[in-house]
This record gives sequence, structure tokens and C-alpha cells, in this order.
Amino acid sequence: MRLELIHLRLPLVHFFETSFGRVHENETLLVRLEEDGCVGWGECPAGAAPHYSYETVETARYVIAGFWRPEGFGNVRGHPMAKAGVEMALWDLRARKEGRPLRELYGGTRDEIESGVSLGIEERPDDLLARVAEARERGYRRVKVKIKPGWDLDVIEKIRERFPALPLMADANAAYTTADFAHLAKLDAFNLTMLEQPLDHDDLFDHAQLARAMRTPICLDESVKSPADARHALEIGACRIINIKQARVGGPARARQIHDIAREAGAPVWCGGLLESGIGRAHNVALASLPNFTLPGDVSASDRYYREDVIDPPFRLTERGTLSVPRGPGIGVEVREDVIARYTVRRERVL
Ligand code: OSB
Ligand code: MG
Repeated sequence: MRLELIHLRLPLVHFFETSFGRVHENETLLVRLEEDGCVGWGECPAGAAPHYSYETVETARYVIAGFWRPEGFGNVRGHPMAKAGVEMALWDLRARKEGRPLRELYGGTRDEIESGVSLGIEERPDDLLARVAEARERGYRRVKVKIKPGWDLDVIEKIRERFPALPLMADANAAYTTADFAHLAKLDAFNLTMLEQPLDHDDLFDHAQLARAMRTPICLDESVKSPADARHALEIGACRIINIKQARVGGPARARQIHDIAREAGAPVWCGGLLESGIGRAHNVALASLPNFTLPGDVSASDRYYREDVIDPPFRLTERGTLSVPRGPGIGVEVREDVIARYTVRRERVL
């Protein structure tokens, strides 16, 4: 077996700003696993800075290079994105060896997945309105906008005025506190499908309190890091919906456990994203083909992020506002190593 880590820096078509900052390019770590003439690919979409979570491309590289063995990660605590990247590569390798699509190994049931788009904070509300209009014209099934204190009620009100029937939601990336409950409850006036992660990245308890103080359903992202978190969150009413990111929760196996826990609790899930390259995107598409992914996800077409994707063919939005789930072996798309080489910051053989 041969394992390589490839640190990529991919320029974004348009900058992406959340409550924790703006990025113009995305840093991500690819995992390339080769065995018996077959290659499996995974991705740790950890980014350059520990803002979304404590992981970065550098910590993922450090943890995989230093502590991964062919038997697994042993007693490594935390570092879910590092673990997820390797696990994705192992699943892809296995599926390719068996000549089966990943979706089939996961028990996915869909041929296409509903695609939404996540729009960042802009300089001016009008800039965001133009981007919402464009997303709608392209046919995305729902629009998510990033909010933070000072960029919330007024912006949402403007979008609603112009697009009364648009399936719309907001994501705060943990920008609010318990002092903001009354303010957040004013979002109830705008018929949002959900409010994502308004409070602390580690919190469940306060979210349960907030959920009782507003009508808009709460969806958790950052706070659900494990199947146990999902169980606790649903049991105490901290959320009604879960955004599943396999990178955040430590890989596809744990993502599927969370999917099953939510299904048993009667809670829908959707597939989130972390600006992945085509490789992580293909893994997300395979995961999102599972039956309880009943809401449009943040898995958008390749051209929404990058001028040039590292896979062929890139993901394209169908006229139904969906992405097709590839039928080929593994992630079902060809990996363009020539494109990867052009964006590589560092490539290292670990095993
Ligand atoms: O909170 O869902 C998030 C991107 C980077 C970090 C956090 C988040 C996001 C997104 C974009 O919302 C999702 C995507 O389109 O990949
Ligand atoms: Mg989020």
C-alpha cells in the first residue's frame, strides 16, 4: 500500500465570507491511496485556519503522517477531518477494486441529489441579492445565506421581499450568544426553512433553549461531531434537522450512523459542504444518495466554486436543480492528476 498526502490551494471563482472571515482560495488536503494497481481518493477539507473547527490542512497532515497505520488510527483522539480523509480514500479504493459505485456500498437509493447553494456575506446587500437571483435562475433548489450580527434581519428581509416563495435558510456559524435570543426570534417573520448553528460551536444546551424561544426550526452543523452528539441533540430538542458533513464527523461510517439516528428520530438530514474539490464533492454526492437526505444540501455544481475542478467530468446542475450520482466504480469520476499538480503546495509520501 502507498499513501500520499497532497496539499492543494484552489482559487475560488468568488470569495466566500462567513461570520469567521473571508477566503479567496481554499486549502484542502487530498489523500491518495494506492494498492494492487488501484487508486482510492479522499479529502480533508480543513482549510488554512482553525476557524470552522480546530483542524487545518497542516494538523490533518501531521496527524495522518505521524499516527495513521494500515491498521487504523489506534487511539488518536479527535481530528475527525484527518480520519475522514483516510476513510474516504479506503472506501473509494475498496469500491473501485470491487468495480462498484460507492453509493451502492453505502446503501444509497437515489440517482440524483437535490442541490442547494450556500452564499457568503457580501460587501453590500445588493451584491447578495444579485447572487441570490443568479442561483435561482440556475435552478438551485434552495438558497442558504450566511448571517452574523449586523448582517442578518435587514438582509433577510430584503431577500424575502424580492423572492417571497424562495426556499431560504440562514447559517450563523456560531456567531450569536444567549443574549441574542429575542433578536434571533425576529427571524421567525421571514419563513426560513431553518436557522443553522446560531450559537457556540460546541453547544447543545443553549440551542435547546433557543429552539423553545422561536418557531423557525434549528439545524445543527458544528455542534454535532459524533453519533452521540446527534442522539443528545435530538433528545433534548437542540435541533430538528442535522447538517451532516462526513469530514466534520470523522468519515462516512459515522456520517451514516448519524443519518440512521436522525431517521429513527424522525428528523431529516441534508449534506453540508466545506468548499471541497471535486473529490470531496463526489464523496458527498455518494453519501447524500442515502434515503434520509430529504432536504437539498450544500453540494453545488463544480463551477459554483472553481473554474477548473480536479475531476472529470465536473459536477453540473441538471435542469431539475440536481446533481447526478455517478454510476462508475468508486466515486465514479476520473481524477485529473495533471490539474492537481498545478495547484499543489506540497506532496508527501507517508507510507
Ligand atoms: O458552515 O456550512 C458551513 C463553508 C465553509 C465552512 C463552513 C460552512 C461552509 C458552507 C459552504 O456553508 C458549503 C459549500 O458550499 O461547500
Ligand atoms: Mg454551517
